[in-house]
Amino acid sequence: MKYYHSIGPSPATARFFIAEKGLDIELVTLDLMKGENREPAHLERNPLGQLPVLELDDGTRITESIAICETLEELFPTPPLIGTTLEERAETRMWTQRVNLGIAYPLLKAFQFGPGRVVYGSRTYTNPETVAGLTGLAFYHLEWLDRHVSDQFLCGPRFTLADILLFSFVTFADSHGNPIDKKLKRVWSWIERVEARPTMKRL
Ligand SMILES: N[C@@H](CCC(=O)N[C@@H](CS)C(=O)NCC(=O)O)C(=O)O
Repeated sequence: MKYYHSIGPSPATARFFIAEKGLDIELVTLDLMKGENREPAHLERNPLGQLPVLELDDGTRITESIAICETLEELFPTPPLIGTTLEERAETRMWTQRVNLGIAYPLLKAFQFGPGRVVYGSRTYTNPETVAGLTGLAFYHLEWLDRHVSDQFLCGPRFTLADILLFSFVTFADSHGNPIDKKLKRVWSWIERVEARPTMKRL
């Protein structure tokens, strides 16, 4: 099995997931700044030209960081990072969707359309006029989260994929042009709790 990754929050999400599972998977690093991910060899792995990609031993390729994490959970259920019961899995998927649609995706696009446009402008669709709206949407949901996050993790006592996804994107945004407001005290306490785990490092 091989995991193709690079800088950026989406590859980091499944990389943290692999580390939390304690898996020994071969990591192949591509230079995103040089555009290695847009060369024919990688377009064959992922026609979208994006990272990450998980390649199974039989050659099956899985793209999309959340789909990669779901696959790894099925292959290696212990320790559980999605859940062991229907209720746990449902709760994790609910929070993962909330994070992905409300925070992660808007922050990713706000970066690509804004400070990242110097790289992304020639590779993919960008629209600088929508940066303020995307940032506003993400911060609207972060403020909501500040009122609703538990004193532990998104799924209460369980540390899950939803925490990993959120941590990757908020710490990336914070250090790449979209600082997370210090007034979001409960979000910042949550960041510190996640960062205390040996596998989790701010991007
Ligand atoms: N929805 C995808 C997003 C993948 C994505 O946008 N990856 C970025 C890095 S964070 C990338 O490969 N960018 C390089 C490019 O588009 O050229 C996922 O979750 O895997």
